[in-house]
Amino acid sequence: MNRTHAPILPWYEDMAAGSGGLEPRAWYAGSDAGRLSLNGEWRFWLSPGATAEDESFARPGFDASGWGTVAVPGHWVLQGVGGAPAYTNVAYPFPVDPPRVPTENPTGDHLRIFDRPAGWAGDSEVVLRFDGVESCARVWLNGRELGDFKGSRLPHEFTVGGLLRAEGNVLAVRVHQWSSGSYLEDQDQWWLPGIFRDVTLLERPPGAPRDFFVHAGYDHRHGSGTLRVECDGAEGRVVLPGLGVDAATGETVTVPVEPWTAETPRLYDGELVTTGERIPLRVGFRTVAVEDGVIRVNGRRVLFRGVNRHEFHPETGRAVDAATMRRDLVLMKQHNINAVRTSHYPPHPAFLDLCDELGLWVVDECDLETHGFAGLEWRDNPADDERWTPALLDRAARMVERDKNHASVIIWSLGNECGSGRGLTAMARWIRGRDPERLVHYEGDPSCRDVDLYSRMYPDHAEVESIGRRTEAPLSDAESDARRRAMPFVMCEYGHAMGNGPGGLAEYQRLFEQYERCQGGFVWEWIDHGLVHPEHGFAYGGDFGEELHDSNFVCDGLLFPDRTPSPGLIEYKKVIEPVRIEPTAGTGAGPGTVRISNGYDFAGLEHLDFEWSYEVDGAPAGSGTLDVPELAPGASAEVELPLRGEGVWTVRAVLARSTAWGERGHVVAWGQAEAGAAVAPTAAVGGRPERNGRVITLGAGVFDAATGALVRLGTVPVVGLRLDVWRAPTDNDNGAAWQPDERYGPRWRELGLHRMRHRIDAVEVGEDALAVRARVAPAGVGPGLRTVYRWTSDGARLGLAVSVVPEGEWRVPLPRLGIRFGLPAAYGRARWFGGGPGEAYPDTRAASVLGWWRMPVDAMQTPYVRPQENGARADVRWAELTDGSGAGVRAEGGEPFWFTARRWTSEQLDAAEHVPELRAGETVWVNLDHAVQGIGSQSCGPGVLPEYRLDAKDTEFSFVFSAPG
Ligand code: IPT
Repeated sequence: MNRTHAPILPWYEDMAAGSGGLEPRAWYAGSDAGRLSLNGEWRFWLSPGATAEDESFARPGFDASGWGTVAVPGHWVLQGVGGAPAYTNVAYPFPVDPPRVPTENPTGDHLRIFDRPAGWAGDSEVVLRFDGVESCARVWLNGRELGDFKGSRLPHEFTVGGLLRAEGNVLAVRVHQWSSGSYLEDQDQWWLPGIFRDVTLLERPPGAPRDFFVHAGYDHRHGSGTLRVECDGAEGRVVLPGLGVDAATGETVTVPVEPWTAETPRLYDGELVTTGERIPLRVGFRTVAVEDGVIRVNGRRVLFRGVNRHEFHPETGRAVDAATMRRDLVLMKQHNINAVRTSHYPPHPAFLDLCDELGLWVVDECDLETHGFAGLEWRDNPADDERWTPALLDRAARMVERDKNHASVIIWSLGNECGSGRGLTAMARWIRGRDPERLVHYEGDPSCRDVDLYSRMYPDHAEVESIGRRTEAPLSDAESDARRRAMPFVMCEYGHAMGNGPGGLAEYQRLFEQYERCQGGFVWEWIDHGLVHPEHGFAYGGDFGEELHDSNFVCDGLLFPDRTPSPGLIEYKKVIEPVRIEPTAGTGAGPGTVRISNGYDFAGLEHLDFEWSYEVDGAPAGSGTLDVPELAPGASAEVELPLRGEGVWTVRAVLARSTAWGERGHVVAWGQAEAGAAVAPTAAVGGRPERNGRVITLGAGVFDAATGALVRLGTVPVVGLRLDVWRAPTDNDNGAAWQPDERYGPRWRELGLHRMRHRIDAVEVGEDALAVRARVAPAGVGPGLRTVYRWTSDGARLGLAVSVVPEGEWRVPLPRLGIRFGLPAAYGRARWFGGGPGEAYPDTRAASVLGWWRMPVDAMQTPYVRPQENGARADVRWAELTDGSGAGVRAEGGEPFWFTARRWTSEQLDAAEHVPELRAGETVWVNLDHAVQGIGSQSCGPGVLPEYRLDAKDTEFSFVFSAPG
């Protein structure tokens, strides 16, 4: 009989977390004198597999002169030395056979020679720290093996003192792309092996503590802070000069303090002084708790205006430099974001120092995801297999110990998308034992047995509302249900920011403001992970030849890969603004009032100035500063505006003084109103159409007599003016394959809306109008749109009234409804009165500012990494396209309309896979839409809300064309 022998697994395939390393401890940079960075150029050799463990490279004297080099921190697959990035969302890019990994296991051998710093005392211990290596490493120093580790985005340390020489130390690190740890790191992101965070040598003098734990709470009833610093392996004193604190470690002191909050990130600088070392401290006092079913910090309910942040740089992947980390946080603060979930792993440790300093609530998430087991009904899921529990606990401990001294971290998250299981319960239990002063989060277990808050991803508005009322569908187990129903609610992910969108953010925000239980959420996600690519601009899944990939699902951020804010971020900033400025009167001609409401959780409005400005016909007609009374959080007041007459007023809340993240004058919040009713253009009537051979003329319009097509408007040639219903489907139109609801992108294409036919039924030259009757319909199906274009003129201006009557059954909404036409390329300058400066759609228009805008057509494009519909301007009253001389076309709407102009057609936009494929042609294509379909968030969430659907029904709309004024 044949027996199968369990193979003896190499170190990188066994389930153990590692060997030979030090226990985890609090992270701090170390003193300048006591730190040697080993970042820089390392010798590098890439092998395609990991079959034979040849260790000769680790021996001193090994000749690496034939090797290449890589930068550390870095990923070798981004450095042109072999291998390539690969993107999968849920699927493991290797057979699921835990804990085994493929023989094709790219292996990077790294070598670094260094000298011991001369100033270090002979009797000091020395520690070698790795802040992040994907996916595992085995380490040798001067030929002696120190050990190995897994846990890519977690710190790992070895003690090395006895092995160090004064000069020529040889540090050898072998990194395998795949290990048993890869099964625990199935996050939705690029697979990027390498030593991608710092490598540091740290002097640990005798008498230096092994570890320390700062406990700093705030009692909001008494305004006092309570401080106790536990110190492991040494004794010493805790000194905070700003508070007059000088206490022994272990001692509890209570002093009056200003609390730390994300809005008021008050830190007290000090030191932990031991015989061996002085460790800098930055202490923020705050207390987080769940009370009466609500998360409270310092006694007050908090509202998370959050984002999920992956570490990402378009050139260096997850090797993110300090300036980029700060840039992320400054951008977040400037866009009113107050919370970060570190999806889905602890960030670079320095990032949390910045969160403490700048003020963000942090959900620190463990480096754990086993999503790929979902497809196997979670069979063999490491999160529910006791053999893996030690590895899970190791990850929990490395996160908590590393980050426990950060005021900003208020919630520990066990990981992401791991199903449910005993390993998670063990992690939660360990975390609570070690740090009972923070909350525990995990989304993936509906029973919520291990957590303090009910967290969900991508629920629709109706469900959030029912959760807000605590009337959500019950769990089958009554006890769990009662527990969960009493919990506060957050959305750890919502508002999927893939491509154009997300839509519906404002409607979520209303629910958060209405229901105490709904404490906000974290938009998915902060930045598109598009990698710089010579041909594609920014690359996504499949662009590096991956056999298995998830395409552009990796580009779903509020920032473009180069960190330019996308319209989604501008929208989010407006939706979550912490001050509301709303007109209460003043749409007539008299003095109006505004209601100003303080939506901060802790702060007053003293840091803001309120500026008003008033414009008439695009010209400034007054400005000044408003006196706003002191308003506590939640309070509001009505303030009078000094305006008169018809025009547009704007009130802005701006920073009164520069801060760490924003200049004086930076706009935090704004509100607008229009005084005087929007006036529709007067009708262009009275002129007579005349037939002259092959053309018909009507005022400034010249038409083809056979087809009724407009061919010239004054001096400007016009092509292809007709009804248009198509848009290049957005990622949210296309939706994700697993979405339960109908996905309109694919349905539109099935129906043929991208290839409509235009049949001309009649060209009728009447007394006072030219009427062109048409039927617009896709090939191969019955339904169509009966369309009449009715042209009139007052001699100069040209009026167009369009009526649309659907025929047959239209079961899907229309992408858009309006007209499209082309102008010669020279007419590339746009000017309009309406919403701007950026794009807006029915459910993404909160940030659209009413005003008089001008910009080149080229600047009206939004460069979504995968090209798709973009660039519409909302609420437009009139728009002009002109050439350099000012000649061109002006269109006024009978009602406010949507204005889009681009140098390619919707069909070309639809066909493009990457931005560089979009090339300007001979024509500027203009869409003037009566209505457009909303955006929604169906690429990974709910679709368009009913009020933003564009259903086909009898519709009439009109424009008046003229030469620009
Ligand atoms: C959810 C994941 O947690 C996140 O990592 C990301 O993949 C996001 O979706 C989509 O971009 S999981 C999803 C299947 C609900």
